[in-house]
Amino acid sequence: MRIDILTVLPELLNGPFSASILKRAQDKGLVEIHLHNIRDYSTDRHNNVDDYQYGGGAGMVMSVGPISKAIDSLCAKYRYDEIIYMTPDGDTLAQPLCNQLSLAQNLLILCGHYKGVDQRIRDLYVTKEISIGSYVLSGGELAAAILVDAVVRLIPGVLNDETSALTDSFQDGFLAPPVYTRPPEFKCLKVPEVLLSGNPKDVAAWREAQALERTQLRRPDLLSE
Ligand code: 6GU
Repeated sequence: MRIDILTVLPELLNGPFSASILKRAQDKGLVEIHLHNIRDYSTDRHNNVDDYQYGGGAGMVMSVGPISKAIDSLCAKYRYDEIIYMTPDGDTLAQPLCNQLSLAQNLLILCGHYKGVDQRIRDLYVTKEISIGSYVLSGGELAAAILVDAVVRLIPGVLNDETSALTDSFQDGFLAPPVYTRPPEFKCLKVPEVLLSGNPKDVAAWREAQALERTQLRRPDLLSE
């Protein structure tokens, strides 16, 4: 998979992509992540990428010029499965969309800033608008990092058996059950007997029951979908 990210703050995204699973996925050649600074596409004397909004009001709007130039030049080279705009008014990200995006060949992600991008960029280019939750971030970059992490870890070969995505919370519609490691007792709290029993059938049944109970308690909405 190839992921291109358009941003005014590439330095905010370098960190998350250069450690752990995202780094390993790139090292293994399973994903290429390319950051592009929208400012590099500005024709303005001061490399401006934003302007006052028509109709007045506080806050700047990202202009059509630099963003459309950036998207056009990338689209001339790659065929994107989706052109994604990160925005608090988009569809809330959830596992099914991550699963779907993990099958893509090329993704283009646009990070908004200030009051967001001129509506015409959304009308002309964007095929998916994604939010990561009901709160406002200073820009789309951190949200893009979360989207990329959630998608890339699903690409076959990225995770090893140990970190398998199949047992994740949400993947089967349930939250994950509690987990334990050594020691068998800590501050009077014991590891549940069944996990020490060595009986895989009992362990599986216990985990299933715990996952169901946890989901009923914490996320009943997942069970009614
Ligand atoms: Cl994608 N962007 C911004 N700026 N804020 C958000 C968001 C995105 N998702 C939730 N809040």
